[in-house]
Amino acid sequence: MLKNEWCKWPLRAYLGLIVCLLICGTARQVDAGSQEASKDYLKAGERDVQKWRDMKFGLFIHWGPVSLKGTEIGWSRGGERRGRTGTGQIPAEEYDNLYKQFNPVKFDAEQWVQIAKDAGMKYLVFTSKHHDGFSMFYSKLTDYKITNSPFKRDVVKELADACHKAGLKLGFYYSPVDWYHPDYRTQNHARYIEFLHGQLREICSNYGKIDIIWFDGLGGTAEDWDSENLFKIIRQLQPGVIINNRAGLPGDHDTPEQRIGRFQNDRPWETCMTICRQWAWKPNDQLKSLKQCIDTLVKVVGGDGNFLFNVGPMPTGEIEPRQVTRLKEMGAWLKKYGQSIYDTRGGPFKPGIWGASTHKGNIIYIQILNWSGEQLTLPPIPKKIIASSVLTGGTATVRQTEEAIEISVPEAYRQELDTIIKIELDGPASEIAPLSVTSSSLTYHKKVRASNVYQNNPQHGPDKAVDDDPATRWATDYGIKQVWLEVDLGKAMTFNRVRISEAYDRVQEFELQYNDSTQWKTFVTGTKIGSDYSRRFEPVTAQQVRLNILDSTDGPTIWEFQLLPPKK
Ligand code: H79
Repeated sequence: MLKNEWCKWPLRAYLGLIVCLLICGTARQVDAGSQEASKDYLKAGERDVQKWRDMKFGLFIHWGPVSLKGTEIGWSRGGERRGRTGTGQIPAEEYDNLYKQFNPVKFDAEQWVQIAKDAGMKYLVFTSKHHDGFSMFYSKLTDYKITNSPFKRDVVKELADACHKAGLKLGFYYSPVDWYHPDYRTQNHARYIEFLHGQLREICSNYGKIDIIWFDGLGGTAEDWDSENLFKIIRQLQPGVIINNRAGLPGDHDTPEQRIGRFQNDRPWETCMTICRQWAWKPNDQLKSLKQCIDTLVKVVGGDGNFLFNVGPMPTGEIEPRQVTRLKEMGAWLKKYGQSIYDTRGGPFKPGIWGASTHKGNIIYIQILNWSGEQLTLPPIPKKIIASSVLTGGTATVRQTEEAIEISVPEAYRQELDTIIKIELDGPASEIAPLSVTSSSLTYHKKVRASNVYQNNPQHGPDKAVDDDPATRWATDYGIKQVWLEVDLGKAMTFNRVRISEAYDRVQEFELQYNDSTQWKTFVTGTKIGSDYSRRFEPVTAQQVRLNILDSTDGPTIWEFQLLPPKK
């Protein structure tokens, strides 16, 4: 029967069909070939990346039903974490049912967007789904979603609309890790990948223009998420989108978390950091000072990165007023001095205790965050300074010699937050290779030992506490409560100030000691250190100095341990 039917076709039709198949086949091959060869979908276009870099400052928002508990999003969920050890403090059955009570009636997307804008932020990234698997958007692929909560509203949609209306660029965080989905990292993981791709298709189809997709795959590989195809889907639906490096592929940018990234101007990066200590809302969580906020922004941008600063809104749907106030303060500062941040690039002077620098065209902005004397001495540059002024007000003396650039600012014009000197060169600042600034700290690059180093890993060695690099730290093993760091200054030196920067706020009691060649003598005692400890004392002259940590909630970690000479 079939054969007969075929036979009835005229010869011309056969030929037509064959030609057609040939053309299509060839076309498809060429297409696939060029895609294979160029793999365009792996990277965003250069112009889109530059536009994203110019924005510098964005708002990260971590929110979900877990805010009812005040515990960490995702991580506080009990139950197993398939493929990962550890568990959270809220039983999975309880955590997974929180959404049934989630009714944040005071949620107002336009208000959140206004808060971001008032902070001087140019983009917003929102958790569409965290590791806990809860979808903050309407999805056809799951029932575990915001539209099935008493609140019913699609939060992602309202945020997207508000961003579009206000001209704020928009991104979505999405966790490929999912401790809720029944197929995740089981023998049916292929079905999970289908779900994951389907959800990204929904996000990229249903909410208009999206500028950023922010994955958080906890070290999963490109195979774990079939990321090449995932990227293809996303870039087809959202041309111009920027994708980060956390789906097993390099993507468009690196993402140092809860730390200032190291100076890097050959690949884009973005520091993400919390305004308090937790990603999701926690009552009475410790809020960063304005000084810390500005310091971080300036050092990140000065290291050539972007800064994605996180808030965790409350279960009511509001962002905590004290956090809003802090963001407003940053916005007020940026309104005055934003020309030294937006549209700039980091360097040429690398960030350190002294501050950081940014540049644009023939202009360099010297951002002095900490004064250690009358004068700041920067290394020489192969360009001529033709003009200088103080952006933050007042006057300064800028002296350029073959050996150095010396900047002095009268005390009255030294700002507590940041003193910005604008210098104009006779050519583009981008032509100057990045330069390290010799630290004014007496411990800088001195011989140092410690009684413990995290996993004996040299990447966390004690030298990292005396390198004046805000991106590296000395770390110690979990469970360590007492530990010391000893610096040999090379010869007896006089100092009367100490600055210590600690990660995770673990130290509970410490002392500073010097060795008078017979024994250790204590000259400072303290309890907590925290991220920004500074103290003056009667001048001490010694060659050997020790930070002796007497009690700590866990293995202490020190970004910097610096001793400063008396101001001349
Ligand atoms: O979404 C935010 C975090 O939830 C997520 N990435 C940012 C953007 C993140 N994934 N992994 N990590 C953070 C690092 C894991 C840290 C942990 Fe812990 C240490 C998990 C368990 C111990 C932090 C501290 C979370 C719970 C306690």
